[in-house]
Amino acid sequence: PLVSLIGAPTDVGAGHRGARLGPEALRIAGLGEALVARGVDVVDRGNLDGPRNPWQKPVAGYRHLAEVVAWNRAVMDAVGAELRVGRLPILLGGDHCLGLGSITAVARYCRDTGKQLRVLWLDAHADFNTSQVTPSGNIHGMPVSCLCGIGPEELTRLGGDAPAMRPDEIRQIGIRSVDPGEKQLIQQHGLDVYDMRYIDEIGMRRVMEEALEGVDENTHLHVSFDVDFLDPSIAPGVGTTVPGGPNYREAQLVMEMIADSGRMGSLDIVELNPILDKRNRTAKLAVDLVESLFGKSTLMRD
Ligand code: DIR
Ligand code: MN
Ligand code: MN
Ligand code: MN
Repeated sequence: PLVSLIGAPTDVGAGHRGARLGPEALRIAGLGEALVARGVDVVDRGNLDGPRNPWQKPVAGYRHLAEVVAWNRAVMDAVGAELRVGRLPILLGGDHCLGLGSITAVARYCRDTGKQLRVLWLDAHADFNTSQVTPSGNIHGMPVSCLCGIGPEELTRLGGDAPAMRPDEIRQIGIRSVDPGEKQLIQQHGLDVYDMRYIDEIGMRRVMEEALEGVDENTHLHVSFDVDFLDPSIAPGVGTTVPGGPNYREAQLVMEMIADSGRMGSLDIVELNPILDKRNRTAKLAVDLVESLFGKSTLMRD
């Protein structure tokens, strides 16, 4: 595969500062070199530019709305450009508000090329808040609702028409922190959420089989990997840790089964916060998991 790395060094959508350093932490952890070692053609496009984090309080339920819009436009344009030349974009966040720009571009690409879209949202959080129900005003808690057309026009219509995506095009995995109003919205819109209880009950292998059900040769699989998906004992370098996440082997299995599908066409790696990390170990773990996403395995299998 042909891969392009796109850095988006911002934390305008988050409640902690530091995710702006994510792209460099991933580079220093050896992301590019690890992909090259797997035989991947990698081009690092460097970092996008955008407004600084003004570190203001929410206004009408949103923190930094104008800045979030500006960063997401830049991300949408950059991701779209890579897809159109046949490359697989890896967005290096930055906070998870950027999933909006990234997936808006992916969804538009799928419409234009007649592909089926499937988004796998790996996260401790559902990111389905609105300005009415958000406890924080942080827009990194709202990208999924915005993608589904619920939110301010500037975000829901980033790519022109709204919604960018239908709720039945996304599967959320690893969820264990949902706010009260968000819980109702998830129910109302019928999102497919594989929460930690479900993973405990049926196991990660079956969860991934279900999440990948219906993926075929015509499917574009987008993986939006919020690093707080992982259990904090192995991934402390994120702004909002939530206990009880997937362990190392469960996370590897997720990545290995995605690789086996052969359909991953784009990837976000977001919410990594090196300020809160220990000697960049969370970035190194992310790189290790990305190697599995690109087919690294212990044995040859058939
Ligand atoms: C919380 C935290 N649900 C909020 N969200 C996220 O503020 O909306 N943390 N995404 O990483
Ligand atoms: Mn946060
Ligand atoms: Mn998230
Ligand atoms: Mn999260």
